[in-house]
Amino acid sequence: MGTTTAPTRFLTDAQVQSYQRDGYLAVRGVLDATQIGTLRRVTEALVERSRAVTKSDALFDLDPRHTAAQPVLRRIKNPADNDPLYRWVTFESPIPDIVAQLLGPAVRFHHSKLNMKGSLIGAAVEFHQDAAFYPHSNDDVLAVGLLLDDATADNGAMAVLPGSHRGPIYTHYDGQGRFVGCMRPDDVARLDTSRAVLLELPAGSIHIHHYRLVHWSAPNTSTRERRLLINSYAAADALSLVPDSTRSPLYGTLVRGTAPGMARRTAGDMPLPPDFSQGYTSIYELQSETSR
Ligand SMILES: O=C(O)CCC(=O)C(=O)O
Repeated sequence: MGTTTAPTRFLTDAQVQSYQRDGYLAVRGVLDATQIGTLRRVTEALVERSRAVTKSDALFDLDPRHTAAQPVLRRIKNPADNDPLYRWVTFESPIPDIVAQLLGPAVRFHHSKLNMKGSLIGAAVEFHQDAAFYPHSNDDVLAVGLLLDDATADNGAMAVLPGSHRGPIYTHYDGQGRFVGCMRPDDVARLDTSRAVLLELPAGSIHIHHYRLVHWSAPNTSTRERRLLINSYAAADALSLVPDSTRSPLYGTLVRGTAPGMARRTAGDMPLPPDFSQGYTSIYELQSETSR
């Protein structure tokens, strides 16, 4: 780690331009069936471990319906901290080279998470922008979702609004000043969601989204899992405007390139989230505040 090897070029110029224009990109076949099979087994072993857990902790974000007999996880937190295979995905797989083509040459790891979205139980993720959670000094920040299962409309594939990364960062606070981790219904109602793209993709594919892009996903109403391993990265000269909330020793690791001597700034104001440095729960917990 902290490597300075020259990145391999996985993306065509057209794919890079498409990401810049639309704020998202889907790439199929980034990992093969054997690699995905091994990742699923590692994930299933962690789910087994969660049977002994009764409340959310540093590793598991439990659904309120979780029991020892029937484990229901919303999220595995910081998976790269917890297994060498997840760490390989973050630092050594083709993913960091793909990211370096979009943000590079110098890239830092921000955080990883594995959204479980279990069959018939996995909750919706409301409309939001990642920039509202972890603003940086410039906009070269993105998240890569690796599908451990085929993603379809009925199991809650992620949806994106192309071009919205060039628009405003909407407030993620409710009318009472509480940070609720999602946009307000009246802001959502003003979006042209007829232009939305549903990222229905086979397992082993990745989708990449710019951290200002508006995105969301529906509940899983199918009998199939929809596990999505997300890794977020920033250009090395994009400085976080908020303290680390991940509590991961890997936070800020240089993934590609060398540490820059300058911070780069994008003009304009950035809304700030609350200080999550003493403990961030999860987007599910925050968004459930709105439904309450
Ligand atoms: O799991 C999903 O469908 C969306 C995930 C997401 O946007 C997030 O966790 O920030």
